Amino acid sequence: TTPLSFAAVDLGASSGRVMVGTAGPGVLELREAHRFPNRPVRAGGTLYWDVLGLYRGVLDGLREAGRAAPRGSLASVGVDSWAVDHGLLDASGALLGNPVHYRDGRTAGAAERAAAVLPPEELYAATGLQYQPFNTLHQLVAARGTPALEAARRLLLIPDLVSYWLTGEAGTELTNASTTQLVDPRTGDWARPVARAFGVDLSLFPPLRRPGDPAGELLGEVLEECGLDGPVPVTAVGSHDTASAVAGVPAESGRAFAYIATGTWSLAGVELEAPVLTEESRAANFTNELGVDGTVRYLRNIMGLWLLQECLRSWEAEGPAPELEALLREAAKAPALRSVVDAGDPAFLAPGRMPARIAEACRRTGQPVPRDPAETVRCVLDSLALAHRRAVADAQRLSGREVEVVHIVGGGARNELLCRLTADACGLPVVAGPAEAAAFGNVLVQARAAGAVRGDLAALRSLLRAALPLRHHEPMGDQAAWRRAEAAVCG
Ligand code: LFR
Repeated sequence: TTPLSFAAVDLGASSGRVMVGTAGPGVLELREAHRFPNRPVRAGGTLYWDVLGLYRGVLDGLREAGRAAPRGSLASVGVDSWAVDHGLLDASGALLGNPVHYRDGRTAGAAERAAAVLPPEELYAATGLQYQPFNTLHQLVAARGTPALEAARRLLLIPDLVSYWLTGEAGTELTNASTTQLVDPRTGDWARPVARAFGVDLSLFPPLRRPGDPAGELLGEVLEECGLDGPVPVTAVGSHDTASAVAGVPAESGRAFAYIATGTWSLAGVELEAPVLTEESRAANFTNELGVDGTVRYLRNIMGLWLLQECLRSWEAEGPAPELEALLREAAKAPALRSVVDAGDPAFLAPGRMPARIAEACRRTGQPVPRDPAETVRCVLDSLALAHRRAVADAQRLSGREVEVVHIVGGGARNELLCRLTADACGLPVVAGPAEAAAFGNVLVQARAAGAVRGDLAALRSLLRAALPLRHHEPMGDQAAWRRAEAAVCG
């Protein structure tokens, strides 16, 4: 068999990209065809995704992907993005308004209203999903009675919406559906009693499909606009970006691993065969999201590089911003663990004034306030490393699974200081890379469905391992300092 080329559409919270992956016996390559910014828009008091702008980026990207693919032919297309958010369609299939950003304030108070319907213990036992103010269920509770929801005949999660526009076919991909808080992670099917309790009409969701399932073909108008020769199938992938990123972890067979998918968020945990639905797990706010090949992504959401991105945005707004590389070099020299904040705290979810909010958190917990941007960056990275340490330790304790190595994938894998601090904090070796794990996971699932590669997740991961340069960080220094910092944050 000759290698085939696949387009991976990967939409992240700060940028979208279309990558061309080529896979076959002994070949696995990934090239960026097109990257475009993702800039949310606040209008009329609501924070929206600019979903048509993103879709234009997807179309531009597919055109570039067609040009970049050997012989101009794409064997298929797969789409992944962030989770929980969605578009509502009317009876004619038209979009009812812009999808609302999960960082919008409309879900304030929704969790409390939800708790009055179903106690959080019961909700967790049925869905295994961590508490997040923005879970789709909370968004639907917040939107109850709005004209858009009343008029809606269909609800499509973001990657399903993009696939629908590309193909005219509607489906609900399971890994992403598992972030709605309406799926039972034990069965991989809808949690019907939960939907009933909240009055959520499950018929809004088109039928479930799984990574690897066919998801239609590019419409004629799309082929024409993108200059592609048809037919080009679309394949369901782990359409939740974190599901694709975890599939793209270059783990070594037989070596137990934790993963940290770092980007705007850090998603830190372990891969399991079955969910952990204990009360202890709920109290630790661990989530059981569904992964590729029936796996469970048992993890915690940590604020991630959002903290750093928001600091940079604030400094830029104030005047000539310090350059990130220079800041990171300075931060590496700044005193370690001088002050740390709780990088899991939803108080950091909303945009704006991040340096000031970090300073307030330090003051509140009786720690020194960072004196300049470099110290703020050091505080953010120390805090992230500390949150990584706690999540990796908690994941092992709560799942009873010991790990030997931590894999850092996603954009944060490029941040050497973060990777080194994470190794030190966890007291475990860290393997860093690839930064584009989500695109790799997306491509590998498509390539397997097309017959270009074979095997289970472990086999796919060994292809990655063979193909990629990875960076290794051995843990150094004193665990006692991290234990003290943990006490400062957690009391
Ligand atoms: C990461 C991610 C997380 C999810 C958050 C919001 O991009 O998909 O897994 O919790 O975004 O959707």
